[in-house]
Amino acid sequence: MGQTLTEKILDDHLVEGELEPGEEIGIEVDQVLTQDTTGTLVWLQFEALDLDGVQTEVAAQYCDHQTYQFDFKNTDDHRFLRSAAGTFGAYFSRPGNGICHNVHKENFAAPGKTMLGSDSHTPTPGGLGELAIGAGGLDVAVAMGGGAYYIDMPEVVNVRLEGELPAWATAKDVILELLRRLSVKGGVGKIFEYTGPGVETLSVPERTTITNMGTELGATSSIFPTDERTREYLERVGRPEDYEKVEPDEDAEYHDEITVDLSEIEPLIAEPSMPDNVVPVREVAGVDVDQVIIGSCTNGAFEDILPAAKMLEGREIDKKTEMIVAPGSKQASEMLARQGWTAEMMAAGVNFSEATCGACIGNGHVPASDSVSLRTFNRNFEGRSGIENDSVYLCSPEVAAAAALAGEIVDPRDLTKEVDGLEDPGFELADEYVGVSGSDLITPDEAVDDELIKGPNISDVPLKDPLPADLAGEVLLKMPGNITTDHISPANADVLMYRSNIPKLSEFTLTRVDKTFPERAKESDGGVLLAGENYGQGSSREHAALCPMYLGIDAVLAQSFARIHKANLFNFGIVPLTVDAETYEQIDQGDEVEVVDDVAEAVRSGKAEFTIRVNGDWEAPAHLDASKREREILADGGKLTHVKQKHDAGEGAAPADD
Ligand code: MIC
Ligand code: SF4
Repeated sequence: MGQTLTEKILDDHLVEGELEPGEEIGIEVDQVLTQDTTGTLVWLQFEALDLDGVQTEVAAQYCDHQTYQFDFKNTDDHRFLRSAAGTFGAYFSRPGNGICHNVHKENFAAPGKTMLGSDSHTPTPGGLGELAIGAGGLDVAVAMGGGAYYIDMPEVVNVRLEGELPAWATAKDVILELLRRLSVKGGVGKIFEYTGPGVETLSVPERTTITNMGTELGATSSIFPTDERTREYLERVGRPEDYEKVEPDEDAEYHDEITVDLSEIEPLIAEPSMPDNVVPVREVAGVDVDQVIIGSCTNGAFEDILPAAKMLEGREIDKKTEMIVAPGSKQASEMLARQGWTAEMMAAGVNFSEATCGACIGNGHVPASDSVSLRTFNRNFEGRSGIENDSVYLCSPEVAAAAALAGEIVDPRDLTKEVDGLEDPGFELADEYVGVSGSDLITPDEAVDDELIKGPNISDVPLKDPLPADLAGEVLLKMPGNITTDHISPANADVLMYRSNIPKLSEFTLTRVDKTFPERAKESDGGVLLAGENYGQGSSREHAALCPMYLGIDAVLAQSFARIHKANLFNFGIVPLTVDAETYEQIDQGDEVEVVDDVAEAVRSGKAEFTIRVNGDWEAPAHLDASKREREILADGGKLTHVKQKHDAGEGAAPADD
């Protein structure tokens, strides 16, 4: 039987296990990416683990999420990150140089490689045939130190692309269509592999828009084969030597197949406040738009902004609409400026932001009260923009530019009837990718620091005690399905500055769901959380496990968990138990839940079926789905303690033995 592209790359990197869906496998990691708001913990844990230095082919530390440095604490974080990159041997991308996924794509993404990143949109280079996976910071630290990355072998789904996109339909609409069909839970435990004749009709930046936003499906990763379009892109970004042909075998067998006829795709839009809330743009046409933003790791590339620039050339945006362009990288900014597009867009009424994540997580350009914001981003979770009850729509740059011109949501195909000479701008690569994003990237050889510089806000990573025999506590919070990590540990400006200070950051834990939670959690002696399906979807931030741990949460009962968050719960010693819908319904906030079994013993011995007793009154089943390795980590009180204990016991000095 032939292999899928995913299986081929995994096979090449396999250090443990078999490529059977659901089986735990360990893989060697070639490249590592971290960013400023998850990176501080990555390096603090790297230091705590006593690791000598970077062992992967490439490790890159980007500063992209909070580049406005509203507070000295942000700037201290950036200085610490530069010192860590220098001390341990990673590339350092300076604040303002661009969003990690964009800068990585331009400088390092390479076919056939594996990559781990402490950001959920790490799969972006899948558009160039790289198998890239998002993970919690501790897993990234271990991989960077030379350890294997462990994951349950995902199912590989064949997304067969046929036909060609018609005028005004874009790669963004392709991924929105998949979200419409499959929902934000549809990709959990899966890797989406794109095949079929439609692939060659898409250029690399279009492919990376799709692989980037595959994360919103809950997918482990997304990947395209490589071809002449990949070669062409790598040549233009000045790295022709990185080209390698990677593709599935002709007789590869997939677990499932989805067909997308590109010729049937039309402009789509995700309504507030979930990325899968997708409808044709025409269905919501006429809604007044107050703010339009083009940018982010999904649609912030030079090639994404160019079509919008062409649409705005010689025109003016509507007087009641504000428009912001935040290029994904400094290289994109520079190229737009050198080619005159920045001036064209400014003349049309656009404001420019530096190359940053910024508005995507509510750092700047927060929408006004009761206003509508149209963004080319990938997430519109409620409140993420920086204001509760926001109304954020997600769409392509073309739909965004059309809305800015019209002052309301409009299908660009309809706008052509009203605006003279407005034509589909198409999608083109630049002849040559020139720019400074390389010079703002400090190589390990050029490092300016050789020791860690920690500001007063950077504190140690807290540790947890080993799992006890008895686990009991109050249900401190009952939550619905699809709770995001933005609910658990928000990323807005007033919170982000505490990403390196867990005691302080924990004061914001779950306040988006219930303001009294942190206080109640601190007062109670331990406790548990109860949630519906897909608990912890969204970001990779391990703070969403670490802060609840710090507040004394011992277990989360949920109908199901998002992949990265579940791994983070293990890493920080919180027991993730699955309960059925009936049990979820019957338990109320304030109930006392007790695990009937000797938890430590049961976890270590491999027991999967647990019994929980509620209010000392009735019992229900709960399930622990964990590998042997995850069980040991959990029982030891988390991965940091687990790996340290192994080192102290002399069981392997390398994290590979974790
Ligand atoms: C996000 O898009 O939610 C973030 C902010 O990039 C996060 C990382 C973080 O919380 O720092 C992610 O996607 O993992
Ligand atoms: Fe940055 Fe937004 Fe992309 Fe996350 S999704 S990496 S915050 S641009």
